[in-house]
Amino acid sequence: MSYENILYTVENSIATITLNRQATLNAFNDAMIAETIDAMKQADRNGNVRCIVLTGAGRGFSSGQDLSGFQDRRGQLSISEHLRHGYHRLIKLMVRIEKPIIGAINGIAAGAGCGIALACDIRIASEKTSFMLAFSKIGLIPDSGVNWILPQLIGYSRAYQMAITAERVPAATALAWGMVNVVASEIDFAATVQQWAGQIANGATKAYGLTKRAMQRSFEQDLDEALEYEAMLQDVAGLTEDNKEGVRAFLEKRPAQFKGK
Ligand code: T3D
Repeated sequence: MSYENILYTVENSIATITLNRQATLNAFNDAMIAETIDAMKQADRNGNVRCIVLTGAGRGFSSGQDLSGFQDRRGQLSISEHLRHGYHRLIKLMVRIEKPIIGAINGIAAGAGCGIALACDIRIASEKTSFMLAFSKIGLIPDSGVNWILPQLIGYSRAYQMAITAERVPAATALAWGMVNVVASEIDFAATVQQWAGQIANGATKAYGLTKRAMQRSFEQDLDEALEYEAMLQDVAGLTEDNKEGVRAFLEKRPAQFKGK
């Protein structure tokens, strides 16, 4: 698939997907959703990719659903059908991919753009970043997984506050509330993203993937199930080259050279 709404690069085991509809602050049209899904699949399939970065070009991460075509769609496709065919597929894929996904949230993440940012495993914000559940401003409820993930991250009351006020939550507040892992100055933002991505891509990425699976699954498990599931995955991790290398490196008092295998 050739891409017109995103950019896709792979360098040093890091796949970077850049949402690129700058005139709309990277609002999602159907093509951009499809291209992002395709790029995520490509990054997942590529054995050399050990970390995925999702970011936005220009001053926004994403302003959510492109509202310019929204009214025209009425009568042809219900909102729920549109969600199922687009955002749901992307979000489930992001959660399922057993590779760490860093959201490099360079600017505003609004509406579904906020949902996609929240579907990343790690979020790095710049001082210019803000999050906004814009949905209620146009008389909608949060979607794109926001009702599921946000209360888990920041608690029900704050999530509900964000939903009904639709106010921008600035990066510093997002950090204090646990919506982002780190906030970098605008000048340091790109370097911070590269540092995190590089460090992750050189780590025990097979174990990182299995950890993602265990933690995601835990949301639907009781303690007994979670203990069994992590024990089973630990057997898998224990068979990796990285596990052997990690133990050897510890005993030889040297840094481990992980391969993600
Ligand atoms: O069918 C379904 O699947 C339903 C799914 C819904 C999921 C959703 O995402 S619903 C929520 C949709 N998003 C919004 O409601 C946000 C709309 N945008 C804004 O409120 C503001 O643009 C922002 C707060 C995000 C940023 O404000 P600001 O002042 O920094 O920028 P701006 O001037 O408003 O926007 C810059 C340009 O982007 C502007 O175009 P112009 O005037 O320069 O030609 C603006 O119209 C355009 N733009 C921003 N957001 C969207 C957009 N164009 C289309 N769709 C957008 N979502």
